[in-house]
Amino acid sequence: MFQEKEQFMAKDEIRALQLEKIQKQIKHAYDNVELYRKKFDKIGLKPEDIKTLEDIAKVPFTVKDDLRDHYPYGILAVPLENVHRLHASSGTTGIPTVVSYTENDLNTWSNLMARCYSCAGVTPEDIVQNAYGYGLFTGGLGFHMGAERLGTMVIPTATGNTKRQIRMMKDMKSSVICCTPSYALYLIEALKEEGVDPSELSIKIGMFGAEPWSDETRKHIEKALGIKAQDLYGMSELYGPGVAVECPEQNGLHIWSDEFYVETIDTDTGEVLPPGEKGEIVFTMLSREAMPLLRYRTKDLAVINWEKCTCGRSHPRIMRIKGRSDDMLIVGGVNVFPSQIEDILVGIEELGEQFQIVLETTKLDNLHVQVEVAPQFWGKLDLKELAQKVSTQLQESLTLRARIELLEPGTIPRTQGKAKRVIDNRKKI
Ligand code: DLL
Repeated sequence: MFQEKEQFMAKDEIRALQLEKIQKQIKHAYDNVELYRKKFDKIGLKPEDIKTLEDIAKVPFTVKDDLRDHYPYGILAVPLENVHRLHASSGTTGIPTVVSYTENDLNTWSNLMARCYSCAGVTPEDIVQNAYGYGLFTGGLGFHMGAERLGTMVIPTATGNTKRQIRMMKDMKSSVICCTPSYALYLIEALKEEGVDPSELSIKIGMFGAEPWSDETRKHIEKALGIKAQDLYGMSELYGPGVAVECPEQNGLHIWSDEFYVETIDTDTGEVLPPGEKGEIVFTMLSREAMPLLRYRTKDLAVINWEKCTCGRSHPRIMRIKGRSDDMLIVGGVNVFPSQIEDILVGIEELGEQFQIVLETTKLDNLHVQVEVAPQFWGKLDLKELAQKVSTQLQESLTLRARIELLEPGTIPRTQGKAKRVIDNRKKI
């Protein structure tokens, strides 16, 4: 098993290592990045003041705007000639968030990704087909380097050309597929269209991430493809994919806490929450050279479970990300994430997997949900009755009033990357 020792470190061992690494990182950040020095000096904090892990709560948060404000080269802590790679994510504001890596950073990232594969059950004998986007997005190269580090053959199909994707899966006998869960749903449809029975394929594990997806969607993908669908979490600022992954128990994603110190905070007050409470996840990277990140606010909301997993790993677990604080919709006073709506819709047999939430006015009291009917039911049932059934279920489970529009299968645009579930047509003020 790749990095077996690191995967199965005991809790005490992790905590001792965390303190040692965090003290070093804080000094590195303070000495080399003006942004951190200014933030520390403003409150009279010195790196030497961090004597215990609890002291980390004294360190000011870092937010995405801190990175954007330092565009283009971000918050570099090393000379530019030591930077070996850049990635970037496009933001809604138009200014990309640029992330940089030294050779050691790329090495650490590769190890983390290889560890993720290994934890999810992938071995060097597997054949990995990587359908994440290659380029500025971290998904493609992250999964690629991890597979190579594990010693697994990797086929860099990248996104797009679904027919070729299917051909490769079939002919090369790929045993692992890496892509977003929405693309996995599309692949299932495309296989049907191509007349390929999933039992003809050799795929046994899917490594799905980069967007929220529900347990119901997992069940659907696992059943349709006859595979184990593993969830994997990451974000560009934290190297990319590889921060946390599910083990075969599928009961939370193990955060590699020898490389990431995790906290959950109250989004409004910034206060650190006790274990088990849902809040915004905050990460401190423990050995990033090029771009140290201290107490980085992810905006992702989840519960962290600190109990040892039945798989024997002590690394804490993220109990499935429900969504981001900035994705939350407030509909008639009810707080709801698109993933909760997805959960309900996927559970209704007559519906397909594709849906969109359309926001029409600034008043969200009436939510408009467009959802496709499952192909085998299209034209065979009373749409009015079905719409009523969907609306009642949303009302009963989420106390949500919604206008349901049922669409013909294939109407909603398919995606190769992250799905766009919310269409915001409200006039920007
Ligand atoms: O999505 C990195 C990645 C690539 C992760 C491939 C997994 C697989 P960003 O584009 O910066 O990076 O987006 C990061 O995506 O803050 C979450 O909101 C969301 N996200 C990522 N993985 C998951 C997941 C990549 N497994 C943002 N479940 C994060 C839910 C996820 N949300």
